[in-house]
Order: sequence, then structure tokens, then C-alpha cells
Amino acid sequence: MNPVTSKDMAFTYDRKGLSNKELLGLYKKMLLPRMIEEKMLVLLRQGKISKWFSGIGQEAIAVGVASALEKDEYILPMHRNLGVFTTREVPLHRLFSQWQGKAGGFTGGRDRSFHFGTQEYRIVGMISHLGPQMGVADGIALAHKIRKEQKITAVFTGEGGTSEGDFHEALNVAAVWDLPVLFCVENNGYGLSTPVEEQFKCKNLADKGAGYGMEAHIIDGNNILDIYNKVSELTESMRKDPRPVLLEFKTFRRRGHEEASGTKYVPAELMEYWEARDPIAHYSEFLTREGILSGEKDKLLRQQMTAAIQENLKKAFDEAPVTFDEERELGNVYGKFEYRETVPGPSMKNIRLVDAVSQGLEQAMERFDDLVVMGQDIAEYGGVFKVTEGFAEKFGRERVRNTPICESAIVSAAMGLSINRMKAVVEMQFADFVSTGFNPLVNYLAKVHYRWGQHADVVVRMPCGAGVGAGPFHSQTNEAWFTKTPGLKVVYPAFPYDAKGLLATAIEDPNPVLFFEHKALYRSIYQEVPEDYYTLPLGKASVLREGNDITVISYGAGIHWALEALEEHQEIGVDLIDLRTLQPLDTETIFTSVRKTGKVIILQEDTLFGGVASDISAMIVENCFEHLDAPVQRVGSLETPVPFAGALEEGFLPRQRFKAALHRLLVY
Ligand SMILES: Cc1ncc(C[n+]2csc(CCOP(=O)(O)OP(=O)(O)O)c2C)c(N)n1
Repeated sequence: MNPVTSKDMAFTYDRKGLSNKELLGLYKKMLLPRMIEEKMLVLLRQGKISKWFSGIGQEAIAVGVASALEKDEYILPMHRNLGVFTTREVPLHRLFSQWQGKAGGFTGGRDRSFHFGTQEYRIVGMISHLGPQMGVADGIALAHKIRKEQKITAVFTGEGGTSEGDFHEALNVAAVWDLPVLFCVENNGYGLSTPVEEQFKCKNLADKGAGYGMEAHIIDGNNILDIYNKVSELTESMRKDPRPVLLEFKTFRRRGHEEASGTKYVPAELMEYWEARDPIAHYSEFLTREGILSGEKDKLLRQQMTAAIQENLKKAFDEAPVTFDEERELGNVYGKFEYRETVPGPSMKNIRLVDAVSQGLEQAMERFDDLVVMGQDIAEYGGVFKVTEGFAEKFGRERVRNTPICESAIVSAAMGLSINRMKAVVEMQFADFVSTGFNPLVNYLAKVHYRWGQHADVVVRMPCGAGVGAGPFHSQTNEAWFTKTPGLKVVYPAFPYDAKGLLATAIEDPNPVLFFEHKALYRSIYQEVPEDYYTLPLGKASVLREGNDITVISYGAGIHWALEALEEHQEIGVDLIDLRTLQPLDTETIFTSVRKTGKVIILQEDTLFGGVASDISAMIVENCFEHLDAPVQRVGSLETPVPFAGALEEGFLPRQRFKAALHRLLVY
């Protein structure tokens, strides 16, 4: 049965045990978003609002699902689900202010339309990229499951969004972990202009459920009672017996993808067919037949809704437009975090960097009951670098989770855990693999606080770096992919002491932190490290040596190459700055040193163009120009992928070039 051409979905309404009041309640809940939309379409034509994504004809799905959930269960809607917001009774004037980019909305004018969440109403809005919503739902459901709360989570996607890898990943994770997530696919015939037959090959999207070992159902998306009754029955059972369920709602998008783009590509008879299947008109006829609704009553309801819409619109229109305040904007990128120094006892032990990371993580697990670690092969196997060895036994499999190979869904799930009041540490097996989890990191976690004030209490551990003969896909140091993105913090220790203390702080900090751990340093660098838990502040560099001739700035493996070069040149007076964290960056320490020495060289392992050294160089030129006695020098790897063979890798890395550059600068 092709959903779009089917003629066999008769409107039979089965009221089951629902009272007249409940039946009428569902009608009102569908009517309100319809009437709001009709008003919005008028305002759009008058140029009073910008974009509009219509859900006309699809109201039964949002309303039916939202009505079947408990008020404190999370819903993750998409751009056509106004009915979720109205059913959750989000104040209309706040919605209208949101759409006008005003402060009375949910994002202070920072994001548009339905791109927001609100903890108050347990709604987590979408990001434009569609797919990550589903992994976020997994994380929210996981938190409920770990706390044994018997709550389900509902997430929406269009049929177009099911083609994204995120759909596959999220369903697979939910199935493997038995997460109580209701995946609601609204199959409305088109994704922008792309019809379903160009989007997927299977007959029904619900058929995909079997592939994940997941229960799945097809529901008539225009029949409110079918939806409400089926979803109520399922949610009740999912709360008791946690498991995911896939629902495919057959429906149709009756207006343009967004209002301005029209529907020219939709055959007229198809549109007519679906217009004749309007979910509200049919339900109203049913209620009239049942003696629950009369023409008079309907008119009254509509008048009341029109008045409420007008009144709330006036509030929103009367609200002053937002004004720009640089400090306020910058101040909202990160969630508030007040660093608390935890000082360890005197007991020290000489350990390797990998042990320090492991210890820091283990002690954080002891300290924070709500901390969950996730990654590939991290449970009994202990992770490929053995950082989590013994964790599964000590903390249990609920908190130490092996994941399928799906970085995007796991980063998204970490976001979901944070939304549902837990902490997460995600281990990338190798930093290189973060590329398949890149989207949720830079678009969801990084932007979520700025957009609607939600923190992303997530640390992503990144075993990185070259010098280990591992070739182009297991050797990269990709910190610059993230230092560029406002909203992320980036930490990159070079020593065991720093690694342990900074990891503790990264975990305490409610903001998303990329924590780089250099593989070549894991087992080669030893240091005396406190045995107790302790913290170190982010954004503070450490000055490893002091001198007056040259400032050397580096981080990670670069620090050890610099130390090695300086050993050979004891006569040079060097301020050696280990940045330790790249975002936030300790510019104060950098500038103070450069103003003293007048010569500076920045060494990074990453290839040069667009790397951290380039920005530091620019900042030095902008802030210390009068103090410079030589051009700022940058040294980095060759502009090639990281090669495998030893000689090539040695030539690629800047270790030797740094020595030559240092000498050149000294004699400049
Ligand atoms: C990753 C990504 N690719 C493309 C787009 C552009 N885009 C936005 S919505 C959309 C169609 C979505 O179709 P569907 O999921 O079926 O939802 P519908 O709009 O039909 O409700 C497209 C292509 C996007 N927002 N994100």
C-alpha cells in the first residue's frame, strides 16, 4: 500500500472507553493549532512573520501522541508539530514571541520557529539537521531507565529524516539497550519536493522495525482516535516493559515545505484526495453524529480560540524587539560554572598519563552517581587503551556502557542524558572517529546553551595524535575542528598531573568539553600524581620554564618535542608555555611572556593552516606588536594527511623543523 495513493483508510472512529468530555477535549486540542496556523498564514502574507512550516492536515498526530503521554514525559517534536506545544499548554504569547524573535519567547531571539526546548514543558525542540533528535531521545530515555522511573520518551521525525544515518543509529541503540522510546515517523508523502519513492525503497517505513528487532505499527495519521488509543495502549505497556516502538503515521503534507515554496510538484488529485481526508473535519462530523458537538458549540469554541489567539498575538506584537548587548550574547554561550578547587592529600604515586586519565575518570565515577560512561568496547574489554579496565565490574553495566559503532547517536544520547539531569563521558575509540559524531557535537551540544539555556554536561574523550605509526585514520590531532566552534571547551594536557586534574574539572563543568589525550604520551610520560581526587582550572596555561630570550608556546606532544629541543640548547633562556586548555585560552599568560621576550614561536602537532597556532599568532600580533623583535613563528605538521611509514611520519611531524625554526628565531 503506497501511503500517498491509498484509498482504503476509512474513517471509522472507535471511542473505546473515552468519555464525551475526553472526545471533545481531543477535538479542541486539534482545532487550536489549526486556528493558530490559519492566523499565521494571514500574518505571513502581510509580511508580519518570516517563515512558516505548516502542519495543516497532520494535527491528529502531534495532538494524539502528546495527549497520550504524561505531562512530565519528554517529547521531541519537529517543525510541523505545533500540536505538541499547544497540547502541552505552552502559553501562546510565548510561542508568538518566539516566532517573532522576541525576548518573551524561548531563545531570546537567538533561534527561530520551533527550534527551542523548554524543561518547564518537557519539550526538546529540534535542530535544523533533523536526525540528532532521535539519539537525544535515546539519552533521555536512558536516564529514565537507569533511574527506574517508568517514563517513556516520544520523538518525531518526517519520512525524509529517516534517510539520515541518525535514524538508523538511534533506532539501533534504542533496540540494543531496550530504551522506552516511541519513534514517531510522520510519513507525509514528501520531503521538501522529494516524494517517498525517491526517499526509500521499502513498502512501509514501519517495515524497518523488524530490521532492528523492534516492534512497529502503521497508524492512520489522520484519525485522532486510532492514534490516541494506540499510543495510550503502547505507552502504558512501554512504561512497564521498557522497549522502543516504531510508529509510522500515514498522512500528507498539504501545504508547501515552508509556506513560500508552494506545492506545484504535487499532483492535483493527490492533494484533493488528502484534503478530503482532513482529520479535523472528519472528527467533527463524528462528534456531531455522537451528539457531542453542535454547530453552535463549534462556533463558540472557534470564537473563544480566535479571541485567545488575538489577545496573545497582541502581547507578542506589543513586546519590544530584542536589542543587541554584546556582553549578554557572549555571556550565554556557556552555562555558568564556578570552578571549585579540590585539593588532594599528600599521597603521590609515579604513574603514566594513561593511568592518570583512568584514575581521574574512576574517581569522578565514584564522586558522581549520575555519571555514565559510554564508548565502543569500554566495558569488560576496558577500551582499546584500557582506560576503563575494571570499571564495568566496579560501577555496573548501566553506568559503563558498550555502544554499537555509532558515534552520532552516542554523542546525541549523551546530550539526552544531560537534558534528563545526568552527566556523560563518551570515549571516542580514536579521536579520528569523531568525524562521524561531528554534527551533534558542533550543532547540538555546542549551541544548545546559547539557543535555549540548556547545558550539555558531556565530556568527549579523544585519544589522538601521531608518532605511533598508525596512518591517516588513527593519528590525527583534530582539536582545531572544535576550537573554532563557540560553545565547546577544548582541553589538551601534556602531563599526567594535568590530565587527571583537568579531566575532573571537565567532568564537573556542565559545558561540553573535548578532552584530548595523546596516544604517544599515554605510556611514555610518567609523573608524580596525587592519589586523591583533585581539580585544576580550565583556561590556565602552565609555564614550564622561564627565560628572557624566547617564548615557546605549545601543547600536547609538542611540549615534549620542545623540551627535547631545549635540552639540547640549555644556553637559550626560554619561557615554555604549556597551554593545557585551548578553549578557553590563557591569553594573559601568552601576552605577558611575549611582552617580556619579544620573540615567540608556536609549535603544534596539527597541520599548520587553520590551526590553533595561527590564531595565537594573530592575537599576539594584534596585542603585542610593539613588543615584538621578530616575526611570530608557527611550526606545525606538513599539509598532508598523516602518513603510515616511519620515515614519512617523521618527516610529516614538526619535531625536527621546530629545532631549525628555534635556531633561526634565536639569531634573528
Ligand atoms: C541534514 C539536513 N539536510 C537537509 C535539510 C534541508 N531540509 C529541511 S526539512 C527537509 C525535508 C524534511 O522532510 P521530512 O523529514 O519528510 O519532513 P517534512 O518536512 O516532510 O515534515 C529538508 C530536505 C536539513 N534541514 N538538514
